[in-house]
Amino acid sequence: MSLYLGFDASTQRLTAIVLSIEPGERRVAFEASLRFDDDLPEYHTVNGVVPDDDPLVVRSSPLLWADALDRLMAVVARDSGLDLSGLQAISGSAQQHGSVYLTAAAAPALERLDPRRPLVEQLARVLARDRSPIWMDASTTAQCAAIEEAVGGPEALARLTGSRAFERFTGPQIRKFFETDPDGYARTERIHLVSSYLASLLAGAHAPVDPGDGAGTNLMDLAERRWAPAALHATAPGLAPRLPPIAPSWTVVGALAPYWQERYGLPPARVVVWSGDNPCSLIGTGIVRPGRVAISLGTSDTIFGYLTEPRVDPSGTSHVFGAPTGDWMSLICFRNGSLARERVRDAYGLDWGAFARALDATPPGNGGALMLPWFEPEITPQVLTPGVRRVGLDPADAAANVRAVVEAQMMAMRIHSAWMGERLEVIHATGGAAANRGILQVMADVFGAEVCPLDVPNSAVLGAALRACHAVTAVPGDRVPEVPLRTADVWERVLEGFVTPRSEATVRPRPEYVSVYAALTKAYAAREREARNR
Ligand code: ADP
Ligand code: XUL
Repeated sequence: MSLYLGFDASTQRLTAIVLSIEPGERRVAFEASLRFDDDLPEYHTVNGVVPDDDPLVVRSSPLLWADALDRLMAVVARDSGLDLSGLQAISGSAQQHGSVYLTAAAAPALERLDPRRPLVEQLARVLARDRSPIWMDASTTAQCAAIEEAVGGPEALARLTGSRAFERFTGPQIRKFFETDPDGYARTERIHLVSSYLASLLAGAHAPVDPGDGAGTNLMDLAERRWAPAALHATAPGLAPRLPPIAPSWTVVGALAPYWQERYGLPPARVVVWSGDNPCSLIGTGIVRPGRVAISLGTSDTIFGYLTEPRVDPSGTSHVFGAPTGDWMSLICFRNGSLARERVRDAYGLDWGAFARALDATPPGNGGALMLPWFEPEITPQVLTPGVRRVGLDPADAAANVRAVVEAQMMAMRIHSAWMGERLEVIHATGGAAANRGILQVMADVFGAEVCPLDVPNSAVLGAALRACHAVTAVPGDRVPEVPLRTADVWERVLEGFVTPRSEATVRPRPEYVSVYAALTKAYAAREREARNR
């Protein structure tokens, strides 16, 4: 039996999944998760973060992440009931942007981890900083401005790195650390991302960063997939030697360190470079070839797009990361997702059944009536002052308002993903609202593309395990030629049985309404521009 282990270190929990792959049987063999607040209470986290007096400062504990990895590995070894001698490879996914600061004591400590003592005891002295800023931190506005100015403005930084400067990105966080704690920065020999830190613990040696997570730093040359000297220079002195190398997402870092083998009776499985949760989700939602995007209809709505070239969003709201396939991906976030749909549902006293019937009962295009659905400040397009606007839409007409909110969301997604310039054949739909076929029909008609609902509860952890499998099975051996690993057909074989859209559930675009929406989308874009310029 061949087993592949994937982890996902998210804000609030660490999850593990084991895939079992045999001829004729491909299945999820085990899944387990530890919730930081409840299962590791001694770290005193609240929703996975260490409380801070400053609401803009959001940090977590690198020791907590290491401890969680140790304890969850124990759970896998003890509770999975699997013969783990068949474990071939391990990889992981982690919340993006967070950073871990290690001293020169880290490399020898990693090499000599003692299997008789818990991991966390052996790490206390290797930290140059006991707290890690994470993606929810918003305290680096001044550093963002300084970095953008030093590289020639926000557009220049976005062209170089895939994103203008964002507070949560690692570069601005590193600059802040250098400015506020120069001694701590001087003691730092290696700055890891959460992903490369956890991979280092598994391999017992400093691990590289992959281009998916590397692009979340404002420090990586997106096109070249290497650190960008101009961005490093704009961030902090002496940064280049402190950063891990950047390596392709399918790189084998090394064998699982003796610590894990001896402590948990595991084989010398190969440790594959970790990536960020969004790049891993790209794989876990099956976006492994051009022509596909994934749309997640969750608390917020998110688009993962596949890019064959390192194009960037001229408006500066989206991000472009490396894709674990070797190409690139976009991440476009809409804050008024389920939240806005729920606001409309609740305003008219409906449940999801009645919401779906309202969609059925109203004509596509809504007779030209429009809503700008900014119940909360919006990320894409950037709208700081919320406000719902109705054009030709009767606020008393429940069904028309239901249609208007869904059409607005789908048209906004279409408009703000157009910069990708990729042809679109199929959308993989995930998230809670993907259960609603009425919503998916609007999506199909607005985008003029097929929509396949996917039943993947945690695409990040699944993507991590699939990446582990891809790295070692696509072509045997550690030092594999790059080209075969990058082909979409190889990826499709890896996904088989795990990320398979159900063809009977596919929602097809209806040509007569695709043209209705082409016209309405232009009108919507004009209203959006008008509202934002006001
Ligand atoms: P999260 O972002 O928290 O992971 P999920 O992907 O689990 O969110 O989606 C949860 C959301 O799905 C709920 O907030 C709810 O608004 C929405 N939802 C659940 N069922 C339906 C439905 N039938 N129609 C529309 N939306 C739904
Ligand atoms: C992406 C982002 C989050 C984190 C945590 O830019 O900040 O999605 O990766 O999930």
